[in-house]
Amino acid sequence: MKSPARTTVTAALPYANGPLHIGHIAGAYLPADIYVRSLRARGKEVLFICGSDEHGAAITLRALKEGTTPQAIVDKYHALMGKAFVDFGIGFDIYHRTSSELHRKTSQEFFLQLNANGAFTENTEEQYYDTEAKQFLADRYIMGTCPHCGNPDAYGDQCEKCGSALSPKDLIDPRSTLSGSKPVLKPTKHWYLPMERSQQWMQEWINTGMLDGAQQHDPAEWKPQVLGQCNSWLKEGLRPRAMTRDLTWGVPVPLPGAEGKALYVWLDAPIGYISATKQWAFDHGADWEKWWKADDTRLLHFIGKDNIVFHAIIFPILLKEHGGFILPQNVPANEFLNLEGQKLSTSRNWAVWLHEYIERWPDRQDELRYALATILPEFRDSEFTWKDFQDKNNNELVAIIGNFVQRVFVLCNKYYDGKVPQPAPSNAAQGEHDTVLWGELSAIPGKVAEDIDKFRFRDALLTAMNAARLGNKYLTDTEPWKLHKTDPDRVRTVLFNSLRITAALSVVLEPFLPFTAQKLRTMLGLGELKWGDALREGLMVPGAPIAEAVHLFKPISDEEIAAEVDRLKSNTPVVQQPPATATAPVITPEPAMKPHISFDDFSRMDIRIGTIKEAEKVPKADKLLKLSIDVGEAAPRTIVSGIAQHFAPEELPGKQVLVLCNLEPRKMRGVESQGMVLMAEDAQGKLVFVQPGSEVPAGGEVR
Ligand code: B3M
Ligand code: ZN
Repeated sequence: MKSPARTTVTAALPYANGPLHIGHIAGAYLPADIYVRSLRARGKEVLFICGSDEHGAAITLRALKEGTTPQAIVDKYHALMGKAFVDFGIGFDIYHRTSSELHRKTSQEFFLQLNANGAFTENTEEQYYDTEAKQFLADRYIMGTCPHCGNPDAYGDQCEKCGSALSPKDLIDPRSTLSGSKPVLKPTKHWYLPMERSQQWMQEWINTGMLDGAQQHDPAEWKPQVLGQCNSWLKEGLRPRAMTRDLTWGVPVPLPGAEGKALYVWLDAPIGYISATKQWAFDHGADWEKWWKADDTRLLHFIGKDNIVFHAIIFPILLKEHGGFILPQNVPANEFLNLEGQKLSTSRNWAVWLHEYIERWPDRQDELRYALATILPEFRDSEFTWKDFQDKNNNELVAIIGNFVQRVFVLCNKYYDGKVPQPAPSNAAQGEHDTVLWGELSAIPGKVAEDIDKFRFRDALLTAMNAARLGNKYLTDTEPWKLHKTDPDRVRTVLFNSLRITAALSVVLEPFLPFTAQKLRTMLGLGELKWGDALREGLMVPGAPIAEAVHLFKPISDEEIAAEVDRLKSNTPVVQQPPATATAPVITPEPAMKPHISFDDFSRMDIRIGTIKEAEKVPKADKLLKLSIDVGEAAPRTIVSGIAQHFAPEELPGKQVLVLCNLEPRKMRGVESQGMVLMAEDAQGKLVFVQPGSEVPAGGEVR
C-alpha cells in the first residue's frame, strides 16, 4: 500500500426529508469531522465531502405527507440541515445536493459509461404495482412483514427492525405505502447490476484487501461489524439488483425507451460524492479527479451501520465497473445511538433535533459534541441521556477543563497583570513535578492522533482530556498560590508551564471541541495552531498579553435537564409498541436494555426447552426453516423460523433450544407457526443457540 498523499473523506448524504438528530450526528458526521480536523491540524491534504440526498421514496413520501411537492421538501430540509451542520461546527469543504444540474449530468454520464461497458443486464420482470395509485412499488413504496424478524412494517428495501436488506418480493403480505391496497404483479423493464459477477473479487478485496494483485487496504483496520455485515451478504451470494425505477422524481434514465424511469436512489446518491467534489473543484479552480482517481489518494466513507452494504459492496462494484476510480480504503461505520432507553424515531418524535438544540442551547455546541464524542457507538449501540449530558458537562467540562483554565488565567492576571510570566531559565527551578508533567504531557498529542487514525475517537478524547487532568494535578501539586510570596521564581515557572498546557489543550481538543479551542487560542493571544505546535518551545512569549479569566463552561442545573426530559416526553405521541409476533428470533438494534416489566408480565410467557426433531426449508422462502420441535406435548409443534441463512436443516435435529410456546400462532408462507425459537447473535451477527447447560427433558420450563 502506498502511503496516502491525500484523503477524500465522505460523510453519508442525509435524506433531505427531515431535520438532523443526534443519532445522525453520532453515526457519521461527528466522527468524520473529528477525523478531518485532526488531519488538517497535521497539515495533511484532505477534502471533506457531504450534501443532501434529495431523491428516493424518502423524499416523495414525505412530500405526500406534508401535502407539498418533493422540490419544496428538499429545498426546506437542505437549507435546514446545511445550516445546522455549520452551526454545529461540522466543517465540510462542501455541502452539495443531488437535485443539482451538475449532479444530474454526472450521474447520467456515470450510468451511460456503465451501460457502454456492459455492466448492466436489461430485464423485464414482474414487479408489484398499485392499481389505485397507478405506480410501481419499489423500496419504501411497499411495506409488509419481514420474513426474518416478523416486523409487520418492513419496507421493500430494508427492515429497519432487524436491519436485513430486502426486496419487495421477500415481504410477507405486501401492501402499498401509497394507498394501503394489496399490490398486483405487472411486468416492467429495468437495468440490473449483475452483482453475482463480482462475487469473487469482492470477497477477496473485502477480506484480504487485495485487488488486481495489489494490496489496497488492510482488512485488520476495518471494524469487525463492517466485515461481518459484508461477509453475511457475500455468504448469501450477491444477486442482480435493479439500478433503475419507475419513478418521475429522480435522475432520468438517459436512454431511449426509458421514459418515466429514474436511476435507483442508491445508484445516484453515492455518485453525489463525486458531483460534490466536482462542484467544490469548480468553485476553487481545483482539480477534482485526483480526489477520486489517483492511486495515492485514500477514500474513506463515514456512515451509519444501515448504509454498510451500499458503501462497502454496491458502490465499489459500480466504481470498478465504471473504471478509472479508486475504491474506498475503509468504511468506518458506526452502530446506532439510542435516546433515553428507546430507539430514536422521527415518526414518534423521539429525538433531540440538532437545529432545536442549537436554538435552546446557543453557544453550547461543544457541550453536545463532547457528550456525544464520549458515547459514540463505535463498536456497539450506545445511549444518550440528558442526565449523562449534564454529568459530562458538570463533572468533566466544567470541573476539569474549565477549572484548570480558570485557575491559570486568574493567577496570571493577578500576579503578572495579564502578561505571560518569564519562567526561570531552563533546568533551573525545575521541580520533580515538572519532570513528571512533561514526561506525561509529551506523549499525549501522538497518542490522540494515533487513536483518531484508528477511528477510536472515544479513546482519543479520553487521552486528550488527560492533558487537562495533568494540568489540574500540576497546580494542586505545586500550589503556586502558596508560594507566590516566598518563591516568585518558581511560581513564574509553574504558571508559564500552565499556559503551555493550555496551549497544548487547544491543540489536542480542537478536533472534538473546535469552539472551545478557538476561545483558548484567543485567550492565549495565539493564532492558528498546528498539531506540532502543541508543545512547541517558544510558542508562549514572556511579556505577551493574555486575556482575562472567563468561564469556558457553565454548570447545567437539574431543572434544565428535567425540562429537556419533559419536553422529549411531551413531544412524543405515546405509541404502544406492537407485540412481538415474530416466529424468528427478534434481534433488534434497539436499546441496550428495555424498560422494567412486572413479574406478572414475565410469568405470562411460557418458555420451554424444546428438542428439534425435524427441519426443512420452506419452499420459495430462502430465509425460513420449518421446524418440528418436541416441547413435551403429545405431538411435536411446527415452528417457522427465519434462521435458514444461519443453519443447514441437517445440522438441527437433536439440538435443544429455548421456545416461547404461547406466542400467538401466525401463518408464514402458508405454514402456521406455533411459537418462537429464541436465539442469540454472536459478534459477527450470526445466530447461535441458547442451550441448557446439560440435556434436559423436552418441555422443561424456563423460569
Ligand atoms: N441517504 C441513507 C441515509 O440517510 C442515504 C445515505 C446516502 S449516502 C450516499 O441513511
Ligand atoms: Zn426484520
